[in-house]
Amino acid sequence: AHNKETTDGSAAKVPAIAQPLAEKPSDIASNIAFHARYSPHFSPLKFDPEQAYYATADSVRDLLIHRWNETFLHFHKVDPKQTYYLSMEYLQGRALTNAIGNLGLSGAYADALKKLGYELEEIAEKEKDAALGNGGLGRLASCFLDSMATLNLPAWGYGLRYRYGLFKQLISKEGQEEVAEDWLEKFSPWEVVRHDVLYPVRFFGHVEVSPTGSRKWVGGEVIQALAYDVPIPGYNTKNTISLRLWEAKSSAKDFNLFEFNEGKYESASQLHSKAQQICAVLYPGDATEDGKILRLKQQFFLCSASLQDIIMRFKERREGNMAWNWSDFPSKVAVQLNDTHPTLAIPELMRLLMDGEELGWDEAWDVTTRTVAYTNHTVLPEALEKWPQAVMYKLLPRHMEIIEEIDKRFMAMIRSTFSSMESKLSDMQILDSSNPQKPVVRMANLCVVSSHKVNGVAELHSDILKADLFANYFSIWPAKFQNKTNGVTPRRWIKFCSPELSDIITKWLKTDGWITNLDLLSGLRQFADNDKLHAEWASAKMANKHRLAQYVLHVTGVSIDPNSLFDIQIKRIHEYKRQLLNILGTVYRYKKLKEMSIEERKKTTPRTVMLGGKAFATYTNAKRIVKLVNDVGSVVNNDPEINNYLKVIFIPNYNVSVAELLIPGSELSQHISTAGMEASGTSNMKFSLNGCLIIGTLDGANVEIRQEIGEDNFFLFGAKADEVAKLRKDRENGLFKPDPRFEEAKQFIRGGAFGSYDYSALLDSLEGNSGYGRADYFLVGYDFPSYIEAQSRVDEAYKDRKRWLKMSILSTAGSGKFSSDRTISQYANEIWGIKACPVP
Ligand code: T68
Repeated sequence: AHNKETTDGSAAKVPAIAQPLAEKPSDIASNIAFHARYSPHFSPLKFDPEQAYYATADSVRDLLIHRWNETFLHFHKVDPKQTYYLSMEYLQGRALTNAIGNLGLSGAYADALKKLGYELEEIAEKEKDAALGNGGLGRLASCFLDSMATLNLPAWGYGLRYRYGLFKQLISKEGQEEVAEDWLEKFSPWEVVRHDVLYPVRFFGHVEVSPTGSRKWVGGEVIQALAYDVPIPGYNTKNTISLRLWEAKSSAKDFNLFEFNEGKYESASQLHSKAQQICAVLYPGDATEDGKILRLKQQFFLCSASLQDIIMRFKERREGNMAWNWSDFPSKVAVQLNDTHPTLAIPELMRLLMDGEELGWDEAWDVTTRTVAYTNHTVLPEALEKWPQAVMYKLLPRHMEIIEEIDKRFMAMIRSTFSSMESKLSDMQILDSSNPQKPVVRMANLCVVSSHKVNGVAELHSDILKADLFANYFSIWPAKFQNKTNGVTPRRWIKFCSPELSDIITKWLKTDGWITNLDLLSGLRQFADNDKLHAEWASAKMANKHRLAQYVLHVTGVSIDPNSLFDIQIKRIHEYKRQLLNILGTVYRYKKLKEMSIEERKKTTPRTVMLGGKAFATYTNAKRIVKLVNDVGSVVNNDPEINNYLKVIFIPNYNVSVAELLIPGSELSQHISTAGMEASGTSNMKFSLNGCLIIGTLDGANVEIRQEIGEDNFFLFGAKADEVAKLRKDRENGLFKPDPRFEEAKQFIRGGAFGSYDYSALLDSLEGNSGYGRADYFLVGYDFPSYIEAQSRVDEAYKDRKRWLKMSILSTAGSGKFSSDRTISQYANEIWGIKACPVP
């Protein structure tokens, strides 16, 4: 049914088209060829790698849609309690390799593509990353979806279909430049538009009170939310769940044909362009009032569309059953808020129940609070969302009424039930009008008051929530607070990104059961000294390092030595994450190398220091850090005396697929935030799972990783979380004496060793005399000496190959706890109360 003209001529003959659901290589090849011809996305007669990618994706999609429909029907029939994960962000990355792997068809697809003249890896690279998220929070949501599907849980993800996701980072002489990244440029084979799933979402307008006293939100502008579904296949199961992304649309009746024909093109399609703005970009800048309104519109759009959909499904499943009651809702629906971004789900659920379904306040409140739970991801005060009340009144007048009522009732409850807490009321209140010029709504407070559970994302972080950020609430509602230490999916983060190492693990454990039961990795401990395992482990790691070195050469033009220690720090650029500590340490290393004799240099451990990450477009100091890393790299990498011992690489445009290359090739990774500031971190888990050692502070999940893999296998340094406040005070009181090595490193930069750019504004932020009002708030100076010393311990350890390999194996062996399967099971059992619902 097809012949060579569907291929570029290099492809072998492929057999006739078989049934559409192909799972054998010959059938798959035929199915891919079928799609190349009959699901064309390009002009005919070509079959280049990109077309091969789309045709392959289309063929995988057939399999997913089949499983997806079965899953949906099964859930519909069983009607289990279901979780809805509300998140403004999903960092999905690429889907093809993951989908094929989860279907258990990696070998079959690789063979099929060979028949067509292609390598699976080669065509997989044609896929664009779906980067509908900023960083850890978004990637966590994506790992959670993979685990929910794999554990057969009845769960759905809800998000927004941003036209432009996270920006693409270009690096020039000036530093970072941002450009829009068009992940939908051609089209995404992984989304299915549901033309029948459409809900109205209102903005602005006013509240109308009927003679009976009931209240209705009317007027304003109404925009349609249209569903795009992305299939999420579980690993080794039929279950395939949905990520439902909302797109904003206006309808034909909003188009003023009369005005248009009069030549008033802009006003004729006003609502159309307003709709387009809503999902135009991930995280629009919110420095201006318009920016704030847009961000709030996005948040409400997600909440309102998702809740209408959830309520519709709840009712649909009760059709014909006269006995149901709204108080059953929480036994069928769990809503999880991924940070405060979807907080408006709370007043929106209240509104839909009261104004739409005519429940009274008490009943609506009971249903809402038993349905909603909240995860906190940060304690940084500047990252806690506070919306100006004025903006909220304008955009969401009915919701503001409801929030006021929640606040009023909460305060009355405190006064009557917890009178000893009255003095704390102003901290606990949802509405903060302490600044009469700028009264705000504290979204985290609204979440804590209205949720039945509140959780942090690592033990230390959850302890800080209870002892500090939410201490007052904890004292009245101790049972509300939980910990759910983050995790990562072992499918994407080792099995598929490091197949060589995975095969070795499977061989030594004599089972691949670890892929869904990561605790089994502890079985590697007994082989930690085994020479044969060491040889295999080292060779897999070396292969990954070679692959990484090729990539670095390709994107930076710099060649790096796979025999040097690969030292990596990849994450969003932020002062609290302290990339500046890393680069100052590297500058210090460079200076010392310069001062050494050739003989001395030869005794050192050669290193390749790699940093990658994006700076928020308006975050000036973060952008200066990016530039500094690049400037240091230009000098060091071109210094013929030194570049055999040290290279400094800035990896441009860090994203999920770049991480999939970097992490398997890493040997040391840096997780060096000021203690108490990184809620958890999740890349630390990915690195240690891949046998990479960690240099880090006692912060976030580092604490638990170190516990699991053993203190001897973790390069610890720095102040502890409970010392930080006093150290800052001491600093203010002039009690801090900087280490001379710290002064030396800064001075070297100030002296122009890395070019003429004036880094004084950046370096001044580390001094006592900066005028920033918070001299070295992140304690880079305080931690510098212990950091340098920990780095020397790394250098020594690396010289002892056997010891290093043993530590590497023990890192993997101790990573079992950090599977997102474990995290999600805990959410399912301890917060959501949902059970597995496998498709038979
Ligand atoms: C991260 N938070 C935490 N926030 O920083 C990290 N924020 O420690 C943790 O491991 C991870 O969440 C998962 O729990 C974020 O990534 C954001 O990206 C973000 C986005 C918009 C507004 C505020």
